[in-house]
Amino acid sequence: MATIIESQPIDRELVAADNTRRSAALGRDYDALGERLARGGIDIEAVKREVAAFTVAVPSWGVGTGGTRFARFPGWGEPRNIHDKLRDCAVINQLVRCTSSVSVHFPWDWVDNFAELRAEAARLGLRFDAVNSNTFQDQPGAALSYKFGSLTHTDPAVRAAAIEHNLACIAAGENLGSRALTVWIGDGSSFPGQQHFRRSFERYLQSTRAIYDALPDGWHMYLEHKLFEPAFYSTVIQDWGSSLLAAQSLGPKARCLVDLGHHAPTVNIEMIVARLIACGKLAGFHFNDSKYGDDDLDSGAIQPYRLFLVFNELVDAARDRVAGFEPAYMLDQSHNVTDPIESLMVSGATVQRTFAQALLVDRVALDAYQEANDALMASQTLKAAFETDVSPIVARVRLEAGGAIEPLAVYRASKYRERVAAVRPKSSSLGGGIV
Ligand code: RM4
Ligand code: MN
Ligand code: MN
Repeated sequence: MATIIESQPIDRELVAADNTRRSAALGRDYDALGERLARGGIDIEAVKREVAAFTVAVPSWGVGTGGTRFARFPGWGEPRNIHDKLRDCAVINQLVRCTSSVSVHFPWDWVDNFAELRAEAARLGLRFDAVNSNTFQDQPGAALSYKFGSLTHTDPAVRAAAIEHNLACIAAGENLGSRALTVWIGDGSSFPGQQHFRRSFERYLQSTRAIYDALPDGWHMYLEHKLFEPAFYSTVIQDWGSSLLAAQSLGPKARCLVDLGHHAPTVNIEMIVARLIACGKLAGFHFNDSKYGDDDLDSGAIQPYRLFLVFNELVDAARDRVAGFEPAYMLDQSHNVTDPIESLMVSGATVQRTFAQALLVDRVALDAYQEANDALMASQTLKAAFETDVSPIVARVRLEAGGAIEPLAVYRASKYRERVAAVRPKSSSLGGGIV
């Protein structure tokens, strides 16, 4: 008989039965890995404990089917509103157990009663991470347009409207129990000469100051940079340099958020991460992967080694107890050709697994190789950790936390998508755009 409790929308007996089938083999794999790691002086149980404490937030907008600027091909049983989205997020977390928080986007996820939404999420075993403002598109009926910018618009009335929206996001976030506002703006220009670079940045500082000053105690403001798009010639906050300048000018509550897809193709992102850590300004991440631009592909799908190198910096900073180091981990992906729940489960688990790999780096040896300028052995030390198959650790963490050893298999067997498709009508929104 199906046992479904609200916080666990997938039949618990299905999960248990699948786990039972796989647990003996997992036990053998875990023991073999444990023995192997012990030879290198690593206690697998200690690694497992750190991995078990790791979480990454799911973006509410990621559970809907995304699209490109050309078109969107709606999926089956897409969530119709934040309530459906939370339920989908609960499925993800039930099976992977490392995604217990959700990052919401306004006004997409706007509701009348945020305290009720918080209670609804809590019943699903979820809480809220950073809230995101959206001044990169006009809302139906809005009197003023963001076509030529928002926080940096030449018209003070448009800037005021954009500031107002961010203040409303903070107010909503307070009721949700969030502690951070993420601000990404699309402001920029598509033609040389269209926008005055110095003045638009100055306007950004003024507008963000008004938002910064309204941050409640204990809150942070995450400034998110992005190279280009929707602006094709220049973007006001285009890289970590502009982001850092702004964060430093605003004050200690402002930090820089790194979205992995927001850099030029050959940029060394892990080095940017190290610099931001060094100056106490790393807000956290929007994890995703890309080949060409802000592709928003699944984390680790294209460049898993780059993700590992980012985590190598993060684990290194944690080991060094760098002051103020408390990065927020979020996914930010757009699922155009996959079932978003499947992509988010795989991505959450991939980020968690990459963290586990980075924990295995022999940092004493690496330090010594760096000091001795032994480039080959330094690089081999990182590769050795990256090439270790830590699957038994993350699977065991999931199992012990009540999740699934093989989340994808259980999800497909549960027919959750088919079940929700029966009650969620097919979306008619075919236009381009990310959501
Ligand atoms: C942007 C950026 C933001 C996200 C929007 C939807 O490219 O990554 O973080 O909120 O997309
Ligand atoms: Mn992002
Ligand atoms: Mn993006």
